[in-house]
Amino acid sequence: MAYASVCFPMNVPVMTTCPSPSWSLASRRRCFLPAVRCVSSVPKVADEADLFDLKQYMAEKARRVDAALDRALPLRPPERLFAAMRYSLLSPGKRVRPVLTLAACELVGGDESAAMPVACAAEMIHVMSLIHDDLPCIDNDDVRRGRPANHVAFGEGFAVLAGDALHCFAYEHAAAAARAPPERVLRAVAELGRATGAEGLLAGQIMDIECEGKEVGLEVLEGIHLHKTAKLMEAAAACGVIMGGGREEEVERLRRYGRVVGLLFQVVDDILDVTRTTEELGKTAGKDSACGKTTYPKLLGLEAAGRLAEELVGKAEEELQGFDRNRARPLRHLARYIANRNN
Ligand code: GRG
Repeated sequence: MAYASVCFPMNVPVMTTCPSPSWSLASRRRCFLPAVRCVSSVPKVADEADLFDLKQYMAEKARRVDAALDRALPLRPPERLFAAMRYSLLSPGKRVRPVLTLAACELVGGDESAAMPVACAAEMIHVMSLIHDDLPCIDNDDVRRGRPANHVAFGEGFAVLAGDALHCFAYEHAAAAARAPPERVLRAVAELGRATGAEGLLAGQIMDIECEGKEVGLEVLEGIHLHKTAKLMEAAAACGVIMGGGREEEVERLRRYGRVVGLLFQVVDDILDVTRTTEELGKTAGKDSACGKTTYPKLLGLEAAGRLAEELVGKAEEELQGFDRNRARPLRHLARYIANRNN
C-alpha cells in the first residue's frame, strides 16, 4: 500500500493491518477524490423551498452547549488546572461537533437533553486535541480561537495536563451526566473512545507527523483527514442518533454523513488557509504551506478543491434522504455552512 511506504517507514503495525474500514476507502474505489474530475451535481443556487436560518440555529445551539459546558466544569481545586481546562473549553469555537450530535438526536425524534452530555463530551475531546495540537512539539501554534494558545497562556506543562484532564473528563461526563438508557450511554462512550484513539483521531495525527515535509498524494491526504478530522465528526453524528434511540441503519447513515462532512470540513480548511487572513481565521493563516504540508489546493488547485467541496455537500445531502425533510433541514444546511464558512 502506497501509504505504508510513504508514512510508516518503520513498519508501524497500525499501517500494515489496515486499522479501520474507512482507512481503505480509497483502495476500495470508494475514495471521494477521483470524482473531483466530474461536474458537480450540487446546485449553486439555494433551493428556495428549503430556506432555513442556520446562523440562528447554530447560535442558539452553541449558546446552550456553552451553558452546559460551563455548568459541567466549574472552577475548583486544583484551580490552575481547572482554569486552563476552562480557558480552552469555553473559548469561542464554532461548536460544530456538539451541534452535529444534537441535530442528529433530533433528526430521529430524540430530545436535545438526552444528547447534551455526549455532545459536550465530543467538544471536550475536540478541545483537548486542539490544545495538544498547538503544543510546540506538535504543530507549534501560538494562536487558537483568536486567543493565545493554551500553552502560551498557561505554560507547556499545564497545557499537556489540561488536555489530558479534559480528555478523561469527557468520558466521565458522558457516562455520569447522561439521562438515558445505560446501553445507549455505553455505546456512545465506546464510539467516542474509538474515534479518538489509536485507530481514529490519534492515527490521523501520527500520519500527519510522518508525512510532514514529504510529497504525498490525494489518497494519503484523504486518509489523514478521514482520521484526524472526520472520525470525531462521524462519532458525534452517530452518537446523536444513538442517544435519540435511532435504528442501526440510521446510526450508519449519520456516521457516513459525519465522515463526508468531516472531509468537506478539511477541504474547506485548506482553502481558507490560503485565502483568508489570521484575523479572519482566528488562527495562523498560511501555516500549511509554510510548514510544507500537502493540501487540497496544492494538489488539485483552488478551483478543483472548491468543486470537490461542492461535491461533498451533495454526498452529505444524499445521506439525509429518507429522513423527515423538516427534521433533516439543520443537518442539510450545516453541510452547506461548512462548505461556505469563512473561518
Ligand atoms: C491525545 C487522544 C489524543 C489526541 C491528540 C494532537 C492530536 C492528537 C490530534 C490533532 C487533531 C486535530 C487538531 C485535528 C484538526 C481538526 C480541526 C479541523 C480543527 C478545527 O476545528 P474547528 O474549525 O475549530 O471546528 P473550532 O475552534 O471552531 O472548534
